[in-house]
Amino acid sequence: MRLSRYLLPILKETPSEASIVSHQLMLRAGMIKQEAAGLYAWLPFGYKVLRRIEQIVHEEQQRAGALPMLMPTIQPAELWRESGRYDAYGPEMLRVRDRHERDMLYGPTNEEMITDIFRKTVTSYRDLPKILYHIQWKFRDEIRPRFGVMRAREFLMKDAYSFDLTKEDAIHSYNRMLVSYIRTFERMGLTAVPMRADTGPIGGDHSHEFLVLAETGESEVFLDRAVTELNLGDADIDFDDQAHVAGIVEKWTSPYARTDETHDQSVFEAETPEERRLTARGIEVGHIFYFGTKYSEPLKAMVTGPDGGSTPVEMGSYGIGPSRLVGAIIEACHDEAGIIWPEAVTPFHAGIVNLKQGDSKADAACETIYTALRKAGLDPLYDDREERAGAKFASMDLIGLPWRVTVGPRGLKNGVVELTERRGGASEEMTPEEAVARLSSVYLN
Ligand code: 5CA
Repeated sequence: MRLSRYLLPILKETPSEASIVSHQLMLRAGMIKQEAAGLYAWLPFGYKVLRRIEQIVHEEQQRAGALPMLMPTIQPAELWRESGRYDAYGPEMLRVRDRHERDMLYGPTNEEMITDIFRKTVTSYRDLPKILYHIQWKFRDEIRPRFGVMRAREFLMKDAYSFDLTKEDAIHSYNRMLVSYIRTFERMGLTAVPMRADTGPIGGDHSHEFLVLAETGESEVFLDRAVTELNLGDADIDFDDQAHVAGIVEKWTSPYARTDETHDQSVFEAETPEERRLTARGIEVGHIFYFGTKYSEPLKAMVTGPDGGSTPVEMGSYGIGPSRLVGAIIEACHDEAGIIWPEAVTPFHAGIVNLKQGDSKADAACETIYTALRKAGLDPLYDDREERAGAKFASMDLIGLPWRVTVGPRGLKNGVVELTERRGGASEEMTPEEAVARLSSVYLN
């Protein structure tokens, strides 16, 4: 993409309505625009990051055996009356009426609808287990939407739902999702820690939240430092192997890690040596629940077992907030100059800065690099504006692309350009061909 043709409304000043750094940087880097309290339009630059996060979520959900689908945002109130949550959910639910005076709602979550789909399509234990998921916009009329996309009213959620015959199988599905979450967040360059959690209005008796450690997090967290040092990497995981998956869950959930809601200081001290005790703040980016038959019973989602008897199906639900993650990643990855995107989610792979737009040699070298990077399968952003070098550097630092190729007449006299890493700022001179080869090897290996 050429910056002269892009829409990147960069702000020089920090907007006063934004109190935390991710919100400030998202506004300054032209990623989002507020349309009403807690409602945001995703401008092209922000939308690219959101799509990359979604892509990682899709890949890891499907790797763990979950099936992608899509349910509507608007739901009939009828289903929620069946579960008893229509009245229980309260003012956070946005209620609407259609032209036939039917009560509808903008979905805050999808347990009822997926249970309805399940009861109409699956009847036998032979068709189990099943995990279904979608990535869809949700609406919750939060009383105090704040922190930009982190606590919005309309937000994107990946919600998965598991269906099993027995509690033991349901716990295996829960474990599959827990392990897939570890890799999902790790791939995004985050340290997200699973913490024992309360179940809240979703219900159930087994729940973990995944929290990214960041100073601006809404929850206070207490944890054993050891859990932040674990790494799944590219480990081969057989998601059908119950014991293998349970072993990974055990490894990640046995060190003490809880939010203020479930924290118990005496247990913390008894289980964790003093030098490993960490008190911090965290942002919840995922939440998983096992809740048995809480929805299948009232909605009569029954399956016949091997003995011919009919029982309500065992369920769990598993949420990730892709739109919140954009903010959470920025909270975890920035410096005073701006964002520092992890390579896995960066909206463009590299920026090309032309120090002297209009100089025929500099222009030609930039074009060559731009074309070569695109040919190699990369997505560069070429700053081809007539701007001072200082302003171009400040913009690149603000928008946070992990790599910058700087091209100017002086370097070109010696046949070189400069390749700079955003994190740390280390620079190296090399030929344009070497810069293209280096970037290709960074991203394409
Ligand atoms: N049905 C279950 C799991 S599928 C559920 O609704 N879980 S949840 O309430 O914990 O939400 C799942 C995830 O959505 C959260 O972990 C968070 O990442 C994201 N989320 C929740 N509320 C908001 C909000 N107001 N703004 C942005 N993201 C949110």
